[in-house]
Amino acid sequence: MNTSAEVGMEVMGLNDPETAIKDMQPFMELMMYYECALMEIETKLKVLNSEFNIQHNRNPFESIKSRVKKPMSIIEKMRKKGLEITTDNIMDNLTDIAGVRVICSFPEDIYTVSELLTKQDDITVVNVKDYIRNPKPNGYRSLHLIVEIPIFLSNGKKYMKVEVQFRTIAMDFWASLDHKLKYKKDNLKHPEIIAQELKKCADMSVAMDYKMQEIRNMLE
Ligand code: 0O2
Repeated sequence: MNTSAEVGMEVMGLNDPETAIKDMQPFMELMMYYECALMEIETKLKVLNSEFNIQHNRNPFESIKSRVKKPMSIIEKMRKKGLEITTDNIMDNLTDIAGVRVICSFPEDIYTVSELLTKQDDITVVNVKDYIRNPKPNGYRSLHLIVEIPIFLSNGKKYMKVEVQFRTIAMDFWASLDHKLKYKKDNLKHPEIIAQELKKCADMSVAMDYKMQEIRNMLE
């Protein structure tokens, strides 16, 4: 198995271990910037959760998970795009290196939290893909935002892009099963039948999400 230093060397296209440490510095720094951007977004979300809890006596989201894309996935994606692997190219062309997934109980909360987050004046919305209002043909639903956020370093500020995915618990449950299908498809006899069954689950879970939201609203 590759050590992270070896993977980092591959990312930077380096062969010579002696110069590798020096030359890997920009890549390590870039990854650290993305980590910092994730911390900023996470803090903003946690603040909103606390405030919402005090004002409305409930949490608008259940959990958040964040990750920085693995070096090997960065390499694969850059190769797929036919781009030379440099830190500038990575920053300019990949928007999902830092990713946060926000899991809400109800669809309405997704739009409430995403709006509260994006109206903050240090956040710029770069792109929105609303797969809840426009689900993918396979049944995938989630709200995807690419936002840009400043991080404050000793020598000034840097603007970093973060992908924020909002889903309900049901959408997340469905997506994890669909993810398995994606990776096991080639070894399955009838992947299309499983895909059809999954699509049926997606339709059922939409109905359940909105029915439960309706009940929640009646209770409130
Ligand atoms: P991972 O491992 O989750 O990061 P782009 O990222 O813009 O180059 P694309 O497909 O235009 O590529 O972006 P899009 O549609 O915003 O989707 C990006 C991410 O959404 C995926 O990341 C998945 O996490 C999730 N996603 C999108 N479509 C599906 C789907 O049909 N099923 C499931 N389970 N997840 C989906 P990655 O990079 O594919 O993977």
